[in-house]
Amino acid sequence: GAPASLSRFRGALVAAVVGDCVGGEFEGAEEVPMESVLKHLNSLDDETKGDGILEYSDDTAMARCVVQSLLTRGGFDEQDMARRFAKEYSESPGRGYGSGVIQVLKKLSSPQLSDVYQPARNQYNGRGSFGNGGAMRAAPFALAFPDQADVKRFACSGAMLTHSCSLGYNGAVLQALAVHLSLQGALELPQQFISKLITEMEEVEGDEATRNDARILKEAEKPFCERLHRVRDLMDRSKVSIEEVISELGNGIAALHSVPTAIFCVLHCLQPRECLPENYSGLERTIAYSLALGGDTDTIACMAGAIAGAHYGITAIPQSWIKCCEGTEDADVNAERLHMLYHQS
Ligand code: 8NA
Ligand code: MG
Ligand code: MG
Repeated sequence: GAPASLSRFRGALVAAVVGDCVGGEFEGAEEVPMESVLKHLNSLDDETKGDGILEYSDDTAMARCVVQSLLTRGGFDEQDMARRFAKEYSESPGRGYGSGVIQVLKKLSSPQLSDVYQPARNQYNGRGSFGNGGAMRAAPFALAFPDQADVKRFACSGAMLTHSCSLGYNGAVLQALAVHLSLQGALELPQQFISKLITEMEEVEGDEATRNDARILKEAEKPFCERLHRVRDLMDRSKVSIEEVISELGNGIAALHSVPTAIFCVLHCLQPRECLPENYSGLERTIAYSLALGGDTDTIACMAGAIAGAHYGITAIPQSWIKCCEGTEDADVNAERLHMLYHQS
């Protein structure tokens, strides 16, 4: 499709929900044989399965808040977004939130709170969370703002409402940038796509906060840049095992161990792969491959789904998958609204 077409918006938002819902089956599993992944995905074709049988988790619950806030306010409003996160959590606390972020969400519901960024700053003795909870809900920022500087700025601020460690919010910036570029058709040239991400993250990670956090956590000086270089190295290899991907990039709940991984899943699955069915679309390959990595499967599949969906568009997602997942209809409607907001600004 054309750059920033409606199909790409729908693909991004719907595939993110699908990734979250189908990924829930394997969340936290250490080893996931591809056979089990394909069995799970094949079972979604069963007509007797109920609509929306696979429930979404925290990833989609929070992304829905981001979308509603951006649409209602016509842009980024931190007070409104924080209120929506708190309300969503209080109404449905059982969506599988990270154990730390729950404290932030409880504090955000206090009417006395004046600085909505304060609860996140208090996490982990003032160091803030480096979890992937900011990144898992970052895609909508790329669908609301056409300007790349806005995407970076607001994805960062939106993540900081719960994740004040640079290794948390910079993961959200990277995820939003990947969706932004994919929406423009940048995945047509995978080498340039990864180079652009590295160039952008060089700037994003060039500040004092990143340097400090990286030193304290004993990571490379620019942690996401270093991981993106590993993604590029893995891309250039003709054969890569699942074990190597996990050991080089990770599959965990830290943004650093999951956002570059999600990006790799998309890049690796641009071509047909031996371990995946021949009749699969690139988007189906991306989701299946993400699940086979194990670990934080719902979040990695959700993030990879958003990037891949923005590339392939809505038609690459099987109807049976869409039907089985809770929240896909809302995502489709909201994608159209975001498409309008994006093109009016
Ligand atoms: P979070 O902010 O609570 O962070 C997630 C976890 O990361 C925390 O519980 C800590 O263990 C750890 N962590 C983060 N920052 C620090 C730090 N500075 N020092 C020490 N430990 C730290 O939650 P989130 O919103 O980032 O959520 C991340 C993931 O957890 C999501 O994938 C979400 O789905 C959830 N989750 C994951 C699993 C799983 O098995 N993979 C299970 C349930 C929930
Ligand atoms: Mg989740
Ligand atoms: Mg998760």
